[in-house]
Amino acid sequence: MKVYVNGAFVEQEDAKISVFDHGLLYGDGVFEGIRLYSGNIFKLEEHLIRLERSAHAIALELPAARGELRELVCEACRVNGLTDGYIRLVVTRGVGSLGLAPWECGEPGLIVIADTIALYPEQFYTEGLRLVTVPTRRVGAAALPPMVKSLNYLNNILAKIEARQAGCPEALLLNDEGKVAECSGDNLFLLQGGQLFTPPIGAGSLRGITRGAVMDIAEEMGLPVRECDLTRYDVWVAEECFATGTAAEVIPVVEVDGRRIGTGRPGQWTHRILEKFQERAVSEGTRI
Ligand code: PXG
Repeated sequence: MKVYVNGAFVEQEDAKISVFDHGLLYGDGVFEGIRLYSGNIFKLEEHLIRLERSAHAIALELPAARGELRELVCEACRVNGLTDGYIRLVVTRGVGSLGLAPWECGEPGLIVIADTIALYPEQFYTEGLRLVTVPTRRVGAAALPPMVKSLNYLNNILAKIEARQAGCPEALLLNDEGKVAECSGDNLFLLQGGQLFTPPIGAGSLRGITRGAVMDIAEEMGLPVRECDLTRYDVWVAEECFATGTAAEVIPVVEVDGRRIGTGRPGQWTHRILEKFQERAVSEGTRI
């Protein structure tokens, strides 16, 4: 596999960065996780726009314009002969000294990895996922805007560890007010009374690209979507529940905090939305 690192495609073994890169020393940087389906990159433009906004929010100037990044992402897929896979686009603050000061860093680091994707176990889709609310709260916008897809994922990682300690594969994170935010790396949706509900971005959710695609699909299916604050109670009594993300796509949730959701089996709407999502993913996107 060839990886793009700071100006060139090199073999995986040679894809290295400095130990003084602030991406490593401080988690100072931003990234995107993008999918390639049948030779088409899904929602590439939206990912590039989110990357630009994440970078802008942390006062990091991207080392390449959108057009160059678009071309690099496509090239990373082509040089590795991929038609289906996962692309990780990473921008670091760059090489600096052993001090926080980002202005002392040189050029931002730019990495593009295109690889095959390790999909979630099939069982998660057929039997559904179990979630548990974890003690770690989603980081608040006043501390670090949760809409920035930064290289510092400790908040989410702590949540993931706590879920595992509680015997669940995935975490449900609340915000400081105790409202539902999202899962450790996925957005959350509920179905109740013929409507789909998801927490607003202000509740501490990443503006997920899959979330956006699912909202469009639901509207097209005649299923109204509402963004509103949700409590754990709303989740427990939902008729259906599912999580969305670039890696997971649409994954049914059948149990939360030991409470069965709906019938305890993946829901009909969830299933139909996943099917539509997969149809759409292979038929649209940017041709590499
Ligand atoms: N919330 C968080 C905190 C995320 O990190 C999502 C929601 C879903 O967003 P998208 O745009 O993917 O629909 C994410 C996305 C990984 C990985 O390697 C993580 C994500 C996406 C892809 C891969 O763990 N997180």
